[in-house]
Parts: sequence; C-alpha cells; structure tokens
Amino acid sequence: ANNGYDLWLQYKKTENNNLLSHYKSTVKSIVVFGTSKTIEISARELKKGLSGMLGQTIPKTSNIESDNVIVISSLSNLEKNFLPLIENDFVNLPDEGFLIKSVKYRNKNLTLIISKNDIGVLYGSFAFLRLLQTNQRIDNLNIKDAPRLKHRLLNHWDNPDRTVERGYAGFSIWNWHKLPEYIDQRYIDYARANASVGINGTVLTNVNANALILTPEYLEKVEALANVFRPYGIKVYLTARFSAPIQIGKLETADPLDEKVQQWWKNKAKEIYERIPDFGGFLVKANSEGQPGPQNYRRNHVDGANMLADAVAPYGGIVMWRAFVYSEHDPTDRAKQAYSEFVPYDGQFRNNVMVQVKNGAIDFQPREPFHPMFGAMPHTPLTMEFQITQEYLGFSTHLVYLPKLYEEVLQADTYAQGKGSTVAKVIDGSLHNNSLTGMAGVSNIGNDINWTGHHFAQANWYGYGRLAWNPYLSAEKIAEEWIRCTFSNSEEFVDTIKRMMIKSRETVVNYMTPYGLHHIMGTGHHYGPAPWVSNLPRPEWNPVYYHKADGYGIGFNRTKSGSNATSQYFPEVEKMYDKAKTTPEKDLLWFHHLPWDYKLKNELTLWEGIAMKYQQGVNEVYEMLTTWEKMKKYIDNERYNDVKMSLEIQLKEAKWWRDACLLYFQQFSEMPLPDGVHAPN
Ligand code: GCW
Repeated sequence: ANNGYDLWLQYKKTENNNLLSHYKSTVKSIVVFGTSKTIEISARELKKGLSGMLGQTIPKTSNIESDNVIVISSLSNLEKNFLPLIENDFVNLPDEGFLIKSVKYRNKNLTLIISKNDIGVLYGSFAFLRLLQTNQRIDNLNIKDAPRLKHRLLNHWDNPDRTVERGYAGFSIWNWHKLPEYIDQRYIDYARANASVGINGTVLTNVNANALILTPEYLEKVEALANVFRPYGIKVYLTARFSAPIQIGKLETADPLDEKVQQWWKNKAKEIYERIPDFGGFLVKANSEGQPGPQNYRRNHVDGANMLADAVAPYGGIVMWRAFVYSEHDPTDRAKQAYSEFVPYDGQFRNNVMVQVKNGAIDFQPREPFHPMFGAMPHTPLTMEFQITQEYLGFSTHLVYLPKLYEEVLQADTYAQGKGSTVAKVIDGSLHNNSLTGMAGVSNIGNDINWTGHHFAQANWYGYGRLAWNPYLSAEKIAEEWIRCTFSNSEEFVDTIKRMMIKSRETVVNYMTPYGLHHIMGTGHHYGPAPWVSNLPRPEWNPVYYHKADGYGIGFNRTKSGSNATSQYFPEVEKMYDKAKTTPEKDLLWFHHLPWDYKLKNELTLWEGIAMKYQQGVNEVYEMLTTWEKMKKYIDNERYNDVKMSLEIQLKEAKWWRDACLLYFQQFSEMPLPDGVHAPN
C-alpha cells in the first residue's frame, strides 16, 4: 500500500539491474564537510535516498581517500586539495546554485556536490538524487544549476481557525493551537518537500485573514515554524491586513500617511525581526473584494505599499502588493481594472516592493490570455501569481496537470520590447533588467494524508516549484520527472501517463470553458457549471456577465468596439486579439461576441464547435479513465483505486458540464446538437 504521503520522494529500489549495479559501483559512501543543520539534512537525505534506491545502506565516512564517494560541501568548507578541481566552475555561480561534478582525485573516482552556500548543497543533493530517481547515469557528471528567480514562494490561503480558503485537501497543516511547543512532523516534511523543488519562502496566512497573526501570541508560533523551516532554506512571510493598526493596535486610523500609523508598522516590523531575523516580509491584499486598503483614506497603492516597505527595509524585507483588484464601479469590464489602477504608478514603488499579478486578468480560469500588466511596468518588479489549488478546475477531484497552463502563460509573448518578450523574461528580470524577481503559487496543501487530496495534484505542487526555479523548463519534462519519481520508471507507464497528464489541461478546458469562455462556474464555490446565474448583487459576480449569450451569439467583446481591453496589450498583441480571424481560437470568446453561425477554421459553426468541444472533453476524460485502468499493473492498489474513483467522478462531472452548458446555451442558439454530441439524458 502507498498512501502518497512521501510525494515524489519515494526512493524505491532501482528496478533496472544494469543501472542498479552502475549506481552501486559509483556510490559507496558519503563524505561530508561542514556541520550546519542544512549540511546535516543534506547528508541525511542522501543517505536515505541512496540507501533506498540502491537497496543497501550507504554510510557516511570521513575518509576522503576512499574510492567512489559522494562529497558534499560548501565552497568555504571544502578540503583545500579539492579546490583546484572546481574553482573555475564557481565563476558567476549565483548564491543558491550548485555544482555536481564527477572528478578523479589521486586516482579515485569522486562525485562532488559543491555550492556557494549551504542551501545549495541541499538543492544539489536533491538534484543528484533526482538523477537516480529518474534512472539516469551518474558518471561523467558536470551539472551547474541555479535558480532563475529569487523569491520562489507558496502562498497559503490558510486561516487561523485552520480552514483553508479554496483549499480542497483537508484543513490547514498549521496547528496554531499546539504551536509553538508542539512541532508536528508534518512541518519538517513540508519543508523538506519544498526544498526538494527549490521553494524558498512561504506565506503562512490567507490574504483575507484578519490581523490576529501579527499579535505577540501568534508571532511566537510563527517564530517556531520559521525555526523549523530555516535549515531548509525557507523563509516565512505573513499577510499584513491593512487595518491592523486599528484592529490590534488601538489606533483610530490606518492611513498610510499618518505618522502614528507608520510608526506602528515600524514597531511591528522590529518586533517581528527580533524574533525572526530572516523574516521574508509582507503580502498584502488591499482594496480588493472588500479588504481595507489605502484607498479607504483617499491614498493610493503606492502610499500603502511604500509605507510597509519602509517598515521592513532596514531588515532586508520585501512587500508583495497584490494587483488583484476589481470593483462593481467599473461597469464595463472587470478585466481592465488592475492594469488601469497600477500601470500609471510604474516606477513609484520602493525598491523592495514587488507587485504580484495573477496570470490572467480575471481569476485563475482554466484558460486565460496572459495578464496585460506583464511587460507594461518596466520599472516595477512584477511577481507572477499562479494558483496551484484548483479553485475553478474541479477542486481536488479532477485530474488536471497545471504546469501546462503555467508554461502557456510563461511562454506567451508580450511584445513589450519587440518579438520574444515573453512573460518569463518579464518575471525573471531579464527583459527590464531588475534583480528583484519572484513567483508565488497559491498552495494546494492540506492535512490530507497525501497532502493535496488528489494524488496527481502533487504534480502541480512539484511542477510549480520546478518552474519557479526555472521558468523555461518544459511542462512535459517536468511531468516525466514527476512520474518517474512518484510512480515508476517503466517506459510504458511513463509514456502513457505523461501523455495523459499533458492532455489533461486541454481536456478540462474542453468540458468547462472551450473557445475562451470563462467564469461560468457555480457561484461562490466555483465548482460545476452555472452559466445561468444572473441574480447576484454585483454584476461581475454573475456568469452571464462573462459569456453574454443572447439570440445573436456568445462571448465578451473586449475589442475596440467593445470594452477595449485589447488596448492594454502591446500593439502586436492588441492587433491580433482585436480581430476574430487573427485571435487564436482557444481565446476567441474571451475577446469577441460572435454569432452562433460564425464559421470556425474547421468549417463548423460556432455553435457546433462549442458542442463538439464539450463532447470531446467528455470523451477525453473517458480515455483517461481507461488509460488508468490499463496501467493498473504498474501501480500500488491504494493509489490506483484512489485515482480511479476520482476519474469516475470526473467523468460524471464532465458530462454534467456538457449537458448543463449545452442545454443552457441552446436556448439562445436555437440550433440542433451536431452528430456525435450526446443529447443530455
Ligand atoms: O479567486 C478569488 C477567490 C477568493 C480569493 C481571491 C483573491 C483569497 O475566489 O477566494 O481570496 O480570488 O485572490 O484574493
């Protein structure tokens, strides 16, 4: 049985005998230089992983003269004799980077895992283990790697009462009641899992949470977690509720230009840093969905962000100020508001502020065109916010491999500096030459035994981490790694399941929101179809606001003749999206309101095309289920059955989506279902 708790760190014995003997002859023992906790953790991980995969204990030795050893060390602790072997490799190696190199030393074969500072040794150890986990050879190695982004964060939407907003894997893993004394093993395992993919920061609290977390009673608990995470290279961050000075500070205002308010935040920062010297900083949701913010005092985002930035700056902290804002007062198009509110402030934020932008302009839909803010604020570091938890994508019931979505956004071309100005280049600072860089992923972790509810949702956590490390990795390569580490190296299994995962993102788009439809999910919970809802108090909360189906056609006109949201993109992109004919069909109804009999590229009418996509989505889920059944022999029973039951629900619900949406839209199209589309029963 396998309950999935060990995630992608299964370390099962290598099945391929040739490789097994190659590993055994290359790795006989581990030599460790340095004594920090991080180094100890690295050594322990190597020992555990290697012993598991080699099927025999791999001991630590202190004898550097023995043959076939793995040597781990930071550059400063390394035995001087080794230095000449690697010194040149360290020119230009960034702080968290590492080197894995096979060398000959006095006629002995060694594998060196060396980094600039200790955390790189841990990253290098995990990278080395991954080579074995994915059945690669480990001789003649010369691998140099370092993260492309500085801040690689999880954002937990966890409330102090342990409920998780948009969490579908149980309750929060932070047991505030028992902290600080009681250190759940889960905290350690969490840190380890994150470190294994290079995540180096975590925001513990929900952006909607109250200010309690900033009181001494809670800070003591936060400190305990920070102490657990530190040796794993993970910094702790908190959400700062803008009204905290009133709520917990007894002030009468939270006006960012009020000196008492500024001083309150400075004192608060000092108090936090006294406990947690490497505290990362604050994440803020202000003037968004009813949260307090500077606009309550007729101040703006810059006033608010800079005040907090000044409070944490003396300690090296940062502020991540979210750009997720929209209000009922913009009657035309919610998608435009963040850009209109933020772009004029470009260049006015302090240099320790990052503006955190969701991948698309609405809200974590199965597919959205990239957010027009990317590329549009050359003097402001923008951090990408992806959602790992599947709020609009079937919660933890539906199998959807999200790195495909992340990759699509990262590779999108903003044309900010001409062709090739991808979103990835905005995020990694290379396009506009800034060094404050980052990515945030809204966590899908809870206290379910397997962490994420669905076993395949682990791949989204894993894949997010890998892309935060290197936004240029391919989703396909990441899927392959994850499958090999998590399930099996059998080629048939790897190929089949990889294909299934890669396709799964398009599948969910097909049965939920084909051709650029969006936000037609059930109100509030966002699970299941509800395109008919029209009675909510705020117009932009109603699905009808987004699909605009009527007797003429369907879709949201965001072109010049409509909301003109297309004008927020750079001219090349604007031009492409402004005409239906040049808009990629996957985004068609995001930008255009088109007649039901509009001719698609495949000669079908729009109505027929939509109907066929919903059917295709259902067919593809059916295929996933049968594929999974065929792979039974490769999988332990427990995980096999768990995934199978979820796929059965997904199939039922894909049909629900098809039937509900087609029945509803058909009232407007008044056209028959094309052949091959099952009539709802
Ligand atoms: O996606 C929406 C969610 C809210 C969330 C908000 C946000 C944390 O429905 O639950 O609040 O976005 O990102 O702030």
